[in-house]
Amino acid sequence: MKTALITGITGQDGAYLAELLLKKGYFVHGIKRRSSLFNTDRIDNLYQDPHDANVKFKLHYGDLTDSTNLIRIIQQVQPDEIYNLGAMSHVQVSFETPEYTANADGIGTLRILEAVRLLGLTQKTKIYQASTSELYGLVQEVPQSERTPFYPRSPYAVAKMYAYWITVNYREAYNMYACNGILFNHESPLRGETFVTRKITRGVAKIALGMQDKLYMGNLDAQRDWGHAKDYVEAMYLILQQDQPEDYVIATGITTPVRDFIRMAFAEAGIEVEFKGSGVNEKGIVKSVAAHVTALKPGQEVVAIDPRYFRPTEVELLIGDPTKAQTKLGWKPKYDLPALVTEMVKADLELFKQEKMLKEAGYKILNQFE
Ligand code: NDP
Ligand code: GDR
Repeated sequence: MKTALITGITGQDGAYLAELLLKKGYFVHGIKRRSSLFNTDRIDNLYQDPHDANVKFKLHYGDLTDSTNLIRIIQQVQPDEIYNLGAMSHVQVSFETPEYTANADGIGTLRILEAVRLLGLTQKTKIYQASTSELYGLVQEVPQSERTPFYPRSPYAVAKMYAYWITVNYREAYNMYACNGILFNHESPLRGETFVTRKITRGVAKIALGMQDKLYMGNLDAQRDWGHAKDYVEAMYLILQQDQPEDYVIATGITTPVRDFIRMAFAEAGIEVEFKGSGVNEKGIVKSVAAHVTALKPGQEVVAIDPRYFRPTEVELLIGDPTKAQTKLGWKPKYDLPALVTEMVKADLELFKQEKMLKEAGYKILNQFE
């Protein structure tokens, strides 16, 4: 039985990857942070009673900013594969917490690599590093491939650039099986609530149910190559199953403006929206509604711009070239963007229908800041 260790197991990708590896017969260990509230919602379905003799899923408390803790866990677990998914992953928040982001996302990767080296596991343990299309930043060329130069545009991307190169360096210096997956944006119903797709699908669901009036957004012109997280964790697994350790771009090859994602998400809920104005004055107005949407009327403004969501430096256009992954890994996504939008909007409509029922029955729902 193979053993995997996943950092960031409580995140979107960690949850899908853990499920995938358990299905493949792995023993899965995960590192979770101590938190004052439960933070295992996304993996509660995978929980196994530690008293069970056949347990194959185990969580360890830890943090990427704590070397001794990482060394101890890796020594205990002796993993065949480490998937380093843990990170402060929000680009805009990285402008507020740049030093912490560098520590967790940049030096955290070094800590993992160095722990494997110190423990004499360089020939046993394969390492996957969660690199990102944010490395491309300011557009140099499109589509972006493994050969496109980097120009990071946020503290997050700069930290991830260090992580990218230290992974390459340990591979070359110590002959380790360490690889970067340069993943373009990938989403799902498990996506964090403040990333743009999930913010939109949650907002659309609440607006359609009459629980919220409007969605306040930032830069609607940004274009992203969006895929489904389920497809992307398959690629992570494949990257560690090759004869040679290499870096791969994982993307769909199709890019879409944020504005169009908003239109698609509203349409999924039966609401046709058109955009008027430009820049900070741009608004999304309801053009028509399907018969089942009782909460809205044509002419109603459902999208407005709030400049606080603009970033000091923006990544305007991402479009990936997944040719290498297709040819060498045989990787092909199963989801396209319409299927992703449908799944996300349906899931959020369901979630907020339940929340609405609870509210109407007199239960208190906690506020959520976005
Ligand atoms: P999430 O934000 O959903 O999950 C991040 C995970 O990292 C969470 O489990 C979080 O724990 C954990 N974490 C945060 N800080 C630390 C720390 N200091 N020590 C240990 N764990 C920590 O991200 P995703 O699942 O979307 O992304 C997974 C990885 O892939 C990240 O590294 C991200 O930067 C990268 N990436 C993501 C892409 C995407 O589109 N989703 C694209 C390209 C790269 P907690 O739950 O306690 O907060
Ligand atoms: P990104 O994802 O920065 O690409 O990083 P995010 O969904 O946050 O933003 C995508 C684009 O949408 C624009 N935008 C808004 N973004 C947010 N969050 N909220 C808004 O209100 C809003 N309005 C417009 C942004 O300006 C941006 O251009 C994600 C993360 O998962 C990273 O960890 C990962 O490395 C990259 O994807 C690939």
